[in-house]
Order: sequence, then C-alpha cells, then structure tokens
Amino acid sequence: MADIDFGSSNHEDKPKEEDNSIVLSSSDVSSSIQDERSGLSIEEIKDPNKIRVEVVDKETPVIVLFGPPSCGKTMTLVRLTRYLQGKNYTVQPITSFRPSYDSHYSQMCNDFNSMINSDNAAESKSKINFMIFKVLKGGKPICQILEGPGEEYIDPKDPTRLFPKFVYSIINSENRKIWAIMVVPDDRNMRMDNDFRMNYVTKIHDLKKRLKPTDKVVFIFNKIDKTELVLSPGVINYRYALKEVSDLYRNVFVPFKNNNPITKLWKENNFDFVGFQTGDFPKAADGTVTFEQGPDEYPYKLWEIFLKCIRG
Ligand SMILES: Nc1nc2c(ncn2[C@@H]2O[C@H](COP(=O)(O)OP(=O)(O)OP(=O)(O)O)[C@@H](O)[C@H]2O)c(=O)[nH]1
Ligand SMILES: [Mg+2]
Repeated sequence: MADIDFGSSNHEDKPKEEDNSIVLSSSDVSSSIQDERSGLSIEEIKDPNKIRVEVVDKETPVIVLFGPPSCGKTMTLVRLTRYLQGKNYTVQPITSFRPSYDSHYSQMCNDFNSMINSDNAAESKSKINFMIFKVLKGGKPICQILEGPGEEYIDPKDPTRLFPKFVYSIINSENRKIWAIMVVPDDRNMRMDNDFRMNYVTKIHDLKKRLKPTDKVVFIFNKIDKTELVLSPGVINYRYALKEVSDLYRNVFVPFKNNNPITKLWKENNFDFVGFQTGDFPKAADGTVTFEQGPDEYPYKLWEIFLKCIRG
C-alpha cells in the first residue's frame, strides 16, 4: 500500500486550456465536500498525506499515462477505451485502488461507462481523474492503466518540485511498467513555454534514471492534428515528428539512446514513439465543448505498441 504525499502542489491554480478550462478556485474548495474535477476529496487536497492508493494486482503490467496538465491523458484513456470496447476487450475501473476513498471514487467507477461514451468533453475530463483500470480479454487481464492528475507529474506552479510520494511508490512497485510519456506540439493555450518544457525534460530524465530494465517507454505525441505532420488519418511523417519533439523538448531523447553495440544497429533508441489524436473538440452553440473521436488508426497503432511492450 502506498501513501501519497502531494507535497506543496497547489491544486487551486491548475492552469487549463483557454476554451474549456476547468479551474479549481478557493471558493469551490470551501463549498464542496469533494471536488469531482480533481478526483480528490477536500481533505486530501488540504492534507495530501491522507491519500492512500493500492495496486492490488502486482502481476499485470501497468501502463502509466505520464504528462503535464492538459496534454490529453484523460482523453487518451477515453479514446483507447472506446476502441478496445469495440474490439471485445473489457475496460473496468479497479475499485480497490482507493481503499480509504469510498463514495467519490465509487461514484467515479460507477459513472465510468457513461463518461467514456459522453460526447461532452468536459464531462469525461472532469469525472475521470486519478483512477486505475484493468483491460481484460475473455476474462484474462492484459494490462492496467493508471490515469492521474498532470500536476502531480509536473506542476506548472512549481515545475522543479520533486515527484510526490505516490509516483515513487509506483516507480518502485513490483509490476512491470510501461511509461506512456506524453508530449504535445507547441500550444499557447497550454501556457507551456520553453522553460516549462525544459523542466518537463528534467522530470523525464529523472524518471528514466529510476526505471527498471524490464520497464518500457512509449513517447505519445498527442494532438498531432495540430501539426503539419499528418499525411492521412493515422499516417504521419515520423522522421519530422521525432525532430519536432526533440526541438521542442531539447535533449529529451538523449538518455534513451541505445548504446548496445549490436542492437543499436537496427534500434537507435530504447523507446517507441507514436503520433496520436484523441479527437476533435468543437464548441456547441451553447458553449459546451463537445468531443468527436478521431480516426481509429490512432488507437489501433497505440494499442499495437502497448501490446508489444506488454509482451516484453
Ligand atoms: N486538438 C486536440 N486537442 C486535444 C486532443 N486531446 C486532448 N485535447 C485537448 O486537451 C484538453 C485536455 O485534455 P485532457 O485529456 O483533459 O488532459 P489531461 O492530460 O488529462 O489533463 P489533467 O487531467 O489536467 O492532467 C482537452 O479538453 C482538449 O481540448 C487531441 O488529440 N487533439
Ligand atoms: Mg486528466
């Protein structure tokens, strides 16, 4: 069992994209018992040491969706889940993840299917937070997927802060991990400037130092639709996509270079790389941000890569 320490993270100032931002204000905190948007109870926000999580299945590999706020972790989970459900997989929230966190977490678990199928982007975003899911086929567990709040991986208010305790506890857990590290194109709405990106690179390098040899890394270049790199649905110019990421996130790939004198001949880097689009987010007449899922080619390719990593 892992205690989670959220350190000095200020959940009240979470920056979001301009259009569909969900910002937690101090009046929200004092007026509600549990904050649905952060996936944390008010008690947990005030005293993060009260939070406890547990990954009870220590054998099934865990895919960790790792990335800053608003990079698209929740929507990636939504998109992948829709795809997998269409392929006869079962994706189910694991209720034991938050042993001390009863009604709110249970409610998130109960609401999971309606949230996955919602066309309202904000609904999915706000109700799927800090959860772990199991993916099964014919009853057989294939993997677990952890989706957490971005500011616990890198907090825009305090980007050099160490990881909170729960990240270390997941890093050190017995399960084999697949680290799905999210990167996005330059986007003024995300308030992600070069300094922030450099701090994120430092976080990724810190993570890399701690990984076990059996862990795998997949870089997901999400929001690829915002770039000129898409040739046709699911087909992107990979050479330039890699270049764009290494230009934006300078040196990010350096510690992932394959130094094995033999395997480096055909595998330059120790990671997989995939361009991804969760969908489009048009605004309805009433201002609601809707979600129209993107082409199947993207989750198809992402799942192929995950399956390869799961096999080891
Ligand atoms: N253009 C485009 N926008 C996207 C895509 N995926 C996500 N977005 C936008 O990014 C916003 C944030 O996505 P989320 O999935 O909530 O981001 P998150 O990483 O879960 O954020 P936190 O929960 O705050 O850590 C969405 O509301 C969309 O506006 C995509 O594939 N393309
Ligand atoms: Mg999220």
